[in-house]
Formats: sequence, C-alpha cells, structure tokens
Amino acid sequence: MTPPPTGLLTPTATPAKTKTKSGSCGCSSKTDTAPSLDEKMKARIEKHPCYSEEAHHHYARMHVAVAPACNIQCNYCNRKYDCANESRPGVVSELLTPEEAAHKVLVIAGKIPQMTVLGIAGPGDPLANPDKTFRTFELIADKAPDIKLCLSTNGLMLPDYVDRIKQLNVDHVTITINMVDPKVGEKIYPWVHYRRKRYRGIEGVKILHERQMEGLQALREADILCKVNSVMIPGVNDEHLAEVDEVIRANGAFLHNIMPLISAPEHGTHFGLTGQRGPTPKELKSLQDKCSGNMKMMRHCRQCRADAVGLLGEDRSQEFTKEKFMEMTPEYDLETRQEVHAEIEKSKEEIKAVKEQAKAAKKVADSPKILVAVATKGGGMVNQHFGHAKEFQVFEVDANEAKFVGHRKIDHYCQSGYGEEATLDHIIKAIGDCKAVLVSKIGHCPQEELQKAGIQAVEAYDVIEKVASEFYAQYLQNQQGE
Ligand code: CLF
Ligand code: SF4
Repeated sequence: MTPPPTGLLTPTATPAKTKTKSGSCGCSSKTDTAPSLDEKMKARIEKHPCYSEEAHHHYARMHVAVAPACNIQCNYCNRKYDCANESRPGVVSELLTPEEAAHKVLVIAGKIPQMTVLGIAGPGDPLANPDKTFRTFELIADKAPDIKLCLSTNGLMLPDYVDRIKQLNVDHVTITINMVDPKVGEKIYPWVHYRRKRYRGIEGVKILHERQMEGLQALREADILCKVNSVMIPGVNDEHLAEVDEVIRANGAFLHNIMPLISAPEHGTHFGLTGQRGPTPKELKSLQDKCSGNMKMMRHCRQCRADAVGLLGEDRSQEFTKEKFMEMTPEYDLETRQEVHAEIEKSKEEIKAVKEQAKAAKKVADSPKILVAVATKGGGMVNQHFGHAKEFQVFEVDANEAKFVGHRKIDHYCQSGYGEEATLDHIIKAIGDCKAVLVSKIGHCPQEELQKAGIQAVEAYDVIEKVASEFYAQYLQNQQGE
C-alpha cells in the first residue's frame, strides 16, 4: 500500500493552551536502553502481532476455544468466563472440538489472509487440556503450515510438555507469572490442583512458582520464544512486579506484558466482589516504564477473548460464530496468502521510510514529552473517523520521536449515527491526559467539547508518527509563543 500524499495535517483548532513540562505525563521511559534484536530474531517475530508492536498494525491473530478445564484458581477469574490471564473478564467463548477449530482456522486463513498466528488461550488452561490443544495444533500444522502456532498457559503443567511443544514447532509460548514470591502469590491463588491433588494456600502457590520457573528455563533450553504476562493488582503485586521482571529476564523470557487487572463486582470474581481495584492507565504506564530498561515490554495487548479474530484492536469474532463458520467452505490458499504478506511487507517499508523522515535528524535533549491519542483502523495510519473509533492508540511524542505506549478502550461515539453526550464525557475522561486526538475526520460538536477539555482535534490521513511529529512541532511553537 502506498501511503497517501503527505502534508495533510489539518489542525482543526489552535493548540490548547495547557502548560506542559518535561515528563508531565508521568513518564521516564527507558525503552531506548532495551536490547535491540538481531536479524534472526526479527524474522521470528515480524509477523506475530503480539510479539512485535510493529506487526500488530498489520497482521492479525485468531484464537480457538478448545481448552475448557483449568487446574488452578486465580482470584481475578470466574470459571463461567474465559481465562482472565489472556482475556478481558466477563467474556464467554463458544467451545469447539479440535476438528471444528481446524475448520474455523482454514476458513479464516482464506478470508483474512493477514491472519498469521493461531493461539490457544482458553477458555481454561490449554495445558490442562493437552489432548485437545495438541490435536488442534497437529491438524493446523498439517493443513496450514504457514500459520504460526502460539500457546498461553498458567505454567503449572508446562515442564511436562515442552518437548511436545517443540516437536509441534510451536515457537511462541506465554506464561502468566504474577509473582516470584509465594507470600505475594498467596493473595492471588487460593488453590492449585496438581497431579490429582488439591493444594491450598502457600503450599499450592509454591508448587505453581516452582513449575513456572522450571517451565521458563525449559523453554529457553528448547529455544522457544517466551512471553510473560503479569496481571498488575494494586496493593497486591504492583510493587513486586519489577522483581518479577528481573527474574523472568534472567531466566530467558523474551517479552514482558504487564496487563491491568480488570475488576468489577458483576464479574463475580473474588477480587471483583471484595472491591479490589485495577490500576489507572498512569499507574500501569509508570510500572511499564520502570521495567522497560530491563527487557522488551509489550504495551499493545488488548486482553483478547479465547475466540478472538482479527487485528488486536478489532474484534471480528461475531462474524465467525460456530453457526456461521460451519456453513463456510475453507479457502486456504498458500500462494494468495504469501502475495498478501508480500504487499504488507512492502507497505511496512514505505511507512518505515516516512517514519524515519519524521524522526529528528539529531537528538534533541530534554524536549518535553506529551501524549496524543490516535484513531486508526490499522496499517500504521491515522485513518479512522473519531465517531467510529472503539479505542484510541496512545503515542508519547517528543522532539525526537513518536512512540506507541498504549491504548484506551472507549464506547464509540457514533451510535446509530448520533453522538451521545455521556459517551463523549467518557472519551474525554479516557484520553484526558492527551494533548491531541489524531483522526481522519471529526464533527464540529465533539471537536469543540474536546477543545474545552484541552484536547486538540487534528484531522489527517497519513502515517501516525508523521502526523504526531508535525502536531508536536506546532504545539511546541504555540507553547513557546505564549
Ligand atoms: Fe493469542 Fe496470546 Fe498468542 Fe497473542 S494474544 S495466545 S500471544 S496469539 Fe496478544 Fe491477546 Fe494480549 Fe494475548 S493481545 S491477550 S498478548
Ligand atoms: Fe481462570 Fe485462567 Fe486463572 Fe485458570 S489460569 S483460574 S482459567 S484466569
């Protein structure tokens, strides 16, 4: 895809007269010091939307819900819903047999050729359901060999299955590790079911911890890429997660994904019912920044469901319910898929060139950092109408670069074509720490309300980093002119 003509930055109002000082958004990012990747490693992750932030703008993943059982209890989980280690709480996926799952994958591989990864992440723990999980992988490896296989587990049974995982060519495994100190774990896990016996309290947590560490080391020895998910629970493990980050890095984890606890009484979880809160976006970012000097930090996780389909920021699962996909004929075609991927790679190169141009030629010391919100349908572009956005990506911008730092979910503003006041209030609250919102189009009314809240609406259709850097230059100029 060729990016549309440049220079389309169209401010719709003058920048807000909000005072900004260095690091006012609470950031002291150390990502620059994070280790860079060699070419071989880049090739392993460049089409995995979770392992590569860049890939998540272009490539999609899908999950198949084949694994219902679980062998531990997390205090943020209610078994009526999907595993909360990789999903938003309160979501129920349609359970499939391995054969149905393979059919679904082949259907979607034809309909969404940019889908490159198949993950099994629930609705329980995939390794508490080894037969169903591995049978599904076998069927897919056989029929769709270009699809990467991915697995997410609580780690309890991982050491038993690393050889099998390697044999099946599963190159990406996620372990959810919320603690490396069983005393902290006691507040998260009431029991663990291991080798036909239930262990309560610290006894069970110790087993879980030992098995997680053993599994992590075994993955390293087998040269399987490992991502660690950690759920940030304020007052329980938030201060402890920096230590978790160090321990997992020392044991060979490739990527750390610190996710916010999502907790509400209606989810019926222990934490939800006892009023345990989740972290604010600022608290989450601050912890991610703190840990990001140690290792690569994932900030683009969407806590997707066990039957998620599409780009990480979109949910197309309702297009492929069991009733619908069983009626569809698989049209998996390797050649077509490879052509689509080649086009995507070409487009990535073009976007990269624009991004490089947008970067400052020389490093500017101490330029203030600001946050901007972006409406995007993917492809690394500002290309979505304000009213259609269901989430905004958040970029941290200074004079040197624009860097993805997270996303904010919202109810989209245009419900049946009418903007709603309550929704706009919610949006303003969600992106209140941003100086601008970059959109392909926005109506007059929301634009004015945003302006009153100190958020400038910028209309553009271009590469995100370019629009953000152009806005930044103008913003700085306005600040200096005051
Ligand atoms: Fe799925 Fe997980 Fe594989 Fe990705 S999700 S099994 S690594 S293919 Fe990705 Fe979804 Fe976050 Fe998981 S955005 S919840 S990190
Ligand atoms: Fe729930 Fe997943 Fe924890 Fe099992 S591992 S209790 S399914 S969150």
